[in-house]
Amino acid sequence: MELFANIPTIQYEGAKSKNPLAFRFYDAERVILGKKMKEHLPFAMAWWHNLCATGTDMFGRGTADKSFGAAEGTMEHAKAKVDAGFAFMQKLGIEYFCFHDVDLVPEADDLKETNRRLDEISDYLLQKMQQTGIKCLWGTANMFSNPRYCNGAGSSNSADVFAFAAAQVKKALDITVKLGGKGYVFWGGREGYETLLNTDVKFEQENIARLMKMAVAYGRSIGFTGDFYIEPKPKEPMKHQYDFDAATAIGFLRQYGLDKDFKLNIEANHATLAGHTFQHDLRISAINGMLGSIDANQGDLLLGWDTDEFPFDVYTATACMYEVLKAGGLTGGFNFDAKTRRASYTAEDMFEAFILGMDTFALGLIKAAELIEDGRIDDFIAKRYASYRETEIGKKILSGEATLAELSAYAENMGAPELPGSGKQENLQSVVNGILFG
Ligand code: XUL
Ligand code: CO
Repeated sequence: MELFANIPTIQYEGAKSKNPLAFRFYDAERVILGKKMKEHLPFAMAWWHNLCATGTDMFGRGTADKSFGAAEGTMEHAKAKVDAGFAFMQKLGIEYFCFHDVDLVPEADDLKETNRRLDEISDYLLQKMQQTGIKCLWGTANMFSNPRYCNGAGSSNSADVFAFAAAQVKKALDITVKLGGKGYVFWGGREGYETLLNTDVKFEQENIARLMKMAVAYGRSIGFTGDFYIEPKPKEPMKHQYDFDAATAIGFLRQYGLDKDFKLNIEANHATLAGHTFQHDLRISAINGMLGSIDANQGDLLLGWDTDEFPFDVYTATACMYEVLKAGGLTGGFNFDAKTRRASYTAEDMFEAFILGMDTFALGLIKAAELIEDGRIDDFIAKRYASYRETEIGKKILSGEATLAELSAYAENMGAPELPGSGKQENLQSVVNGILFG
């Protein structure tokens, strides 16, 4: 039986197309700023949402059938998911996937058996990868679902749980390297706390760093040359997550000497949960040389949790692609860490969700390139700070020669300084609208 038999290979048909199973903006071969769209946008499928999640929520069972013709919890099912995943990616022209260890195989009671299953499924995956040319963007270990991790993994109070987490990281790294993955992700999971009444924050953070250092040492020893990533998130499942946002994660990485091996994997919905825009966390990562990869999704600003929706907001995607273009691209890619809504439970919905996400980012790319080529925003920002380049006192401040005493003497003779110049926010917003809809 051909999987997704009633779904055609998805083609680019242009903005006017009314075909729900076609791209309106994502045209893989189209060249933007000297590079093909598919090179600007290395899209990835998240194994967990697309092939495992059935739409379960706190109030109800799953709505989607992800059995792919096999019984859940078996290796047949694990293989059926590989078949389905590759058929899915091929129909959409998606070239990468991302996985957690336990997305690939059902976890056994015994670690040795889980690891044996991982060996078996990764052989099968490799075969499929060789046949199709599809690649692994990043791997990770799920150190949050199993009850053993109720107090965290690296941050657990239990040394045995820490050791078990280390074993999972080791195996997930083995599989990532075997599959040629470009990156390895640490999303905090339950690395955080609920109350300080029972928590030694300093001890927990030091232990997380210890686990990461072991991962770097082991990864490099088995030939992993890619980037490690921290994926910041401020809350959920824990009330306080240690990797709150990009700035916090960067400080942590520098404090523990991990900043040469790690970059950040920025997720849109996590940034907005932290009270930032997606663009803010991208910018903070980029200016620190740590923008590595992106979990491309969208939150609902009216809700206080991680809704992991497929990206639809073209303003946000444009802002994202503006940051990515300015940063010279990603070392990683754009992983759709996104799920269809509970009521969108058909196979067609899965495809339409990816079409939406890919088209949204394609539009974002097109419009971000236009904004950069237009130049008005860059010009405005450059002029806004011109006093530091064009006046004697500004040059002195920048060179580090100026002292407080000197600036004080200068200010005393200045009279009242002129206002610093209009910020022109409304004008610039209108420039953005002109480019988006003009
Ligand atoms: C959770 C989340 C994870 C990570 C990988 O919010 O984003 O799926 O991307 O563990
Ligand atoms: Co994510």
